[in-house]
Amino acid sequence: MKYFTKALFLSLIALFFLIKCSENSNPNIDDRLVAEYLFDGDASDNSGNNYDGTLLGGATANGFLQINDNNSDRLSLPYKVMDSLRDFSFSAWLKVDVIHTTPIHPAQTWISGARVGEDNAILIMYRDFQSWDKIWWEIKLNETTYDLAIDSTLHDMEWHYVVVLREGEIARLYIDGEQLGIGISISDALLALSEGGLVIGQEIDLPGENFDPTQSWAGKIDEFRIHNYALEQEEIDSLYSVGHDTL
Ligand SMILES: [Ca+2]
Ligand SMILES: [Ca+2]
Ligand SMILES: [Ca+2]
Repeated sequence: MKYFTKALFLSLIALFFLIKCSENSNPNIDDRLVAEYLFDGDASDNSGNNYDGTLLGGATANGFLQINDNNSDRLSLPYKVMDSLRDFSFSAWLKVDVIHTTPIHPAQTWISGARVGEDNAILIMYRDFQSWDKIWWEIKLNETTYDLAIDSTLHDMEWHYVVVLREGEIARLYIDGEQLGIGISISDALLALSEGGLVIGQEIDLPGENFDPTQSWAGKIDEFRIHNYALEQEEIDSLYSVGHDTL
């Protein structure tokens, strides 16, 4: 009986350490990265979550996503990568090739999310209205438009690292690691998208997709990441310092 008790005790100790070790070897540090698109040959999701994108029109992914100045090149993503998010961070290296400044609602559309009956569920755009003499970043949520910041950085036609995040009722914009302004007040409603309703590089209008060429991204997108929380400044610095691989 004495030996049995000792053996049982030692077994319990061994089991305890086995459990501790397996916990430590599986820290799940990346479970807040929903999707990651490197575009180094295709539009696959590098996060391990299997949210592969689909290149449509003449869009290519040979090192970066190329969206030409038309109304057909685009990347379609599974709507679930953004659906139901409250806090989020969308980040990417961005470069425009052509800047739309006319006619009525010109835009460079990075992200366009829609659901049945609501084509402007979420929009993130870089805009230059020649008629308003205004250049800025805009976010639209469920038809409500918010100016994120006045900024013309992308007009140099070079690559820049852009982060748009929402934390509760605050949205923030970072360009090349620097926050522009102090953030804006915004709705904290959960993002709500539906099947087929997430497009990168064109602006969705109902009925159907009905894209406007003067609202296409008309440029390049690389290392596009979707996080389900608001990145901290040091995390943004870190991602910015890593840069991107255009092959
Ligand atoms: Ca790349
Ligand atoms: Ca629209
Ligand atoms: Ca439109």
